[in-house]
Amino acid sequence: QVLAMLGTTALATLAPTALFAAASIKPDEASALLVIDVQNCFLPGGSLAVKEGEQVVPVINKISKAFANVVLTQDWHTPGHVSFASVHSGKKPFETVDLPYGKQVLWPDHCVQGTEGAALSKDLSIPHAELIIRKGFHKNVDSYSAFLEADGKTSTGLAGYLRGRKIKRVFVAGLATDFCVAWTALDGRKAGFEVYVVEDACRGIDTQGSLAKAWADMAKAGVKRIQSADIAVSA
Ligand code: VGL
Ligand code: ZN
Repeated sequence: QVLAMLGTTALATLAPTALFAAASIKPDEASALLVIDVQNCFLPGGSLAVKEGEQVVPVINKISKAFANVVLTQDWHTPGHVSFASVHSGKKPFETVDLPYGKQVLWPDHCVQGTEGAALSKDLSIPHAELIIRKGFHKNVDSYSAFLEADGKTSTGLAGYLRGRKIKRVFVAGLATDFCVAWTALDGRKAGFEVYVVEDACRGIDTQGSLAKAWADMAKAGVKRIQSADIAVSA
């Protein structure tokens, strides 16, 4: 309470290193960075462009150097995928529809398998990335999460891969904070991993309160919200 009464300047003068400890997290061999959906469709000019989406790229490139293990994901839909508004007559993007597995937000056509829109950003520079997980490739089921499809039971195999590599901690970055990043983080917790979301290495879509809800859900699930500056990257 005493500290809260002091201004930021006073705090900085008092104990800069203790109170504003930057770069305090050192990813180890049991840590993996999950880079979610940094694909052309979600970047400027893309069919489902996320506001400021391009700004995550340099941040992700930088923090990736701190990780021995990096996994990339690609949203990888069939043509005419069930998550596309264009296949539901009378429906527009960002409206919802009830599917057998629950409520589905409908999107503009995006990330169709093999298209330029589905390609990873050419500005992403992580040559040591060891695995690319593709998801959402079943025509009638969406998959925001890199772990589990939206039916809540079909595995992508990622948890098994990570366990097989003895990884205990995952750091999540990419697009979009409130959909694929959040669902991945939540399922990562359910699968028993320690989960960090690197906030400034993500950007959100924010439709119908989705961004605030995602952060609330993640906090409740024990996901740790950190900034890229918290991660120690040696020069
Ligand atoms: C995503 C909406 C639809 C995402 C993917 O990557 O967050 N969002 N498909
Ligand atoms: Zn999608």
